[in-house]
Amino acid sequence: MAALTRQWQHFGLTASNQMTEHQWWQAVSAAIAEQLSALPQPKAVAKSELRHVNYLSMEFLIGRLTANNLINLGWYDAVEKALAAHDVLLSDLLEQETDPALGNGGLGRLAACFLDSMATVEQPATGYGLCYQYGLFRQSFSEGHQMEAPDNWERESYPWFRHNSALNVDVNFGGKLVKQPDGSVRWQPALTLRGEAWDLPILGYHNGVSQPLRLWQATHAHPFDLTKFNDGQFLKAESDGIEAAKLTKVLYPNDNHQAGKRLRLMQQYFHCACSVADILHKHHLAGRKLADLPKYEVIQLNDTHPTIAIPELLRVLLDEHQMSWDEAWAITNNTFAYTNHTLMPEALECWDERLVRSLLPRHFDIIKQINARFKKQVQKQWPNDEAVWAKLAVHYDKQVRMANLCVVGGFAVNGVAQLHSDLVVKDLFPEYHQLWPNKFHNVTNGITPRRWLKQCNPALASLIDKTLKKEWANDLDVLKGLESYADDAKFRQKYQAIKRDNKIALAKYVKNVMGLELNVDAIFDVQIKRLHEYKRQHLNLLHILALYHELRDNPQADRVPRVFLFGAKAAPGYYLAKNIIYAINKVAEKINNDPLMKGRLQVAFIPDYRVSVAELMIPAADISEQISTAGKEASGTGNMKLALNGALTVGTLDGANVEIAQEVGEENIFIFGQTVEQVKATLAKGYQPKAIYRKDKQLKLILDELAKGHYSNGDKQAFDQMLHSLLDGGDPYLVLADFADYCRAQKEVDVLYRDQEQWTRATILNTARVGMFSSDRSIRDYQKRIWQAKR
Ligand code: DL6
Repeated sequence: MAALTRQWQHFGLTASNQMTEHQWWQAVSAAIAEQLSALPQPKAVAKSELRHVNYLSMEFLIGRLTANNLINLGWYDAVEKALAAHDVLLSDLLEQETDPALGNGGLGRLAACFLDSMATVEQPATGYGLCYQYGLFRQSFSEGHQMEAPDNWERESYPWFRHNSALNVDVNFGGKLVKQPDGSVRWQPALTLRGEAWDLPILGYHNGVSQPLRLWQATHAHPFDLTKFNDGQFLKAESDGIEAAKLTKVLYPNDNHQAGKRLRLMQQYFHCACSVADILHKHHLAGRKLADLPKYEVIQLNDTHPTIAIPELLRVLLDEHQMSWDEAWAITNNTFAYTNHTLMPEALECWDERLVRSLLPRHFDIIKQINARFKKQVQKQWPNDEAVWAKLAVHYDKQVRMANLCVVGGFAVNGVAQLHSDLVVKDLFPEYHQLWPNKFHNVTNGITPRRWLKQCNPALASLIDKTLKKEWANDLDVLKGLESYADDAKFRQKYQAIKRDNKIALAKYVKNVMGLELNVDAIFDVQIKRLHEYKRQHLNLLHILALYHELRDNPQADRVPRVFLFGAKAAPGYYLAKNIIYAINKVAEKINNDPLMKGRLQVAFIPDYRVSVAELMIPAADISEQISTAGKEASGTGNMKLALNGALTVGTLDGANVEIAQEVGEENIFIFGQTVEQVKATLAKGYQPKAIYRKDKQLKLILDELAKGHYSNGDKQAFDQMLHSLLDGGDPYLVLADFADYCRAQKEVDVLYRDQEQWTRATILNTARVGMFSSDRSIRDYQKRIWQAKR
């Protein structure tokens, strides 16, 4: 309470009842944050024998922290009660927090789940990222088109931050290399920026552990030039500081795609230089020898975005600690591990050598040395085989290839689901696997049960508590105990009632933000993920149109009412993805306004999909759409969240869907579509989407109507990009090839849904059987296979 009093005094108020709801949220969060420093650290973490994990990621999609922290501390109920005494509702106050949207999608959210799990399983860890002033853009729709606005999440007043100026790091850019008399080179940089460390606390579940997520913010070493100011150049006096601040101004909004921009490489290096300096600083403070770095520290690279950390560590060891190449290389090679999150060629980062050389001349020099030394190794294994070298080189054809640098520069590489890890070895890195078979691993992704069940679905969490009378939130396999309740009619009824309440809550939100009244007795069919061609939201759209046709032509058709719900942002420069959003919105407009469809079919594209919206949509879903082209989705994590909350998956055998199907049983999931092998064979044969279009009358009608302006007030060009991609563009993601089987699977959904007892049984079995998708399990797999493995 004293801490809370300090907060309203800080706002210049004299009593708590003068605070606005927003100030209440800030005051409560800041008061709790203040208590954290007093928490005793458990011995297990403080004196751990485990290597410390430094998780480097350009994205941490943490979502709102206040509720999460209260739950993990076990303080939620007490704080709720204390606030009630002031007539303040904790749930209302939690709505005041703007989502810190410091990530694009799956990769950033995974990083957040992993931090939560590392604190929970007491794996000593620090998360390292950037403190963006603007997170992922805010999305709205204007006449069906996506509009983007900046996401100012007010980091300056975010109550969970702690700043420590003793951790400042200086980072150099540009300039040139100067030859020294002894033949070595010295980097003479052109620009120095300062990194400030802003820490967020990551709390373990009920174990008193708090570990930092350290986010670097750029400023200038001298943000204000007094000489210029005194000379009367008032605006120029501040210009260096303003230039520096640009660096961490905004998150690049690309998911599974590299833009190749200079500022992005600067962000990447700034992130890596600050983090590497911090890791070495802590190592030094602990009185440890540099040569022992890999004994105590691991640097886990979340995709290739932080790859430049590899030459950065080498640079520091070589230039600042005068180590020999072999010594520095051994340390570096045994410290770094790399997670691959995509096979999409457009996301595999390559940087133009001119850009790397001009921004980071010393790093470019080091990369060339790595390349030259590695070439000798490749030559031994594949003498005079230029084709192999062309694939394996780190620097080739004036490009620096970050994924290759990661594989060569680190001791471990992993994919994020079994199928994906197999493809990493088979299709992406077969020769590397031949060279170093033991480097390659699988660690299937996971999700934190604290946020993705306990926090987002409190009614289901409480039913599970009462039923199992056992802690499950840090031991998700305990949910297996629910299997026997699937046959208990009373339990099924309770489970069903919770789902219905969650649908009502989501319907209320939709009414609020979109003015649309949803039919809560319909199947809630949900597709939430970034908008990407390979994720095939347009396949979903084609099925919606097939249903619409069926119901329009035969209003008596025996179909279960459905509400199709979408949540997705498209990268602002990804015009095809934006065209798909537009098409879904225009079709939604037509269907929702068709009186014949009333109570039978609805479509809602919920704007500004983000973590807090996911927390509403996931508990309300009956169907989880996981319909990517097989081989394209590395894992997916939304599939795990939805299954845990009792949605049945309609999915392809892609990413982690394969493992979900194995866990829940084939009778409790709807699998359709071509397998990876079939996709490859179809493409190899010379795929002809137009042949399918001509043959399938229904499909032809649907596509023709879209092209004739049926859904776009006569505008025949409205969906050109989408239609071109599906027909003349060759349908690269096999939407038409999978359409018929997708419709078949959707019919099976109807059949099962009509038998409510069997349906509910299947949904309970989904909740009961997905324990292995806890991110606690993923972290233990990382420990066993990579971080703590004997080498
Ligand atoms: O591993 C997390 C997440 C996977 O679940 C998704 O399947 C995958 O698409 C995503 N990958 C990326 C890659 N972006 N880049 N670079 O976001 O990772």
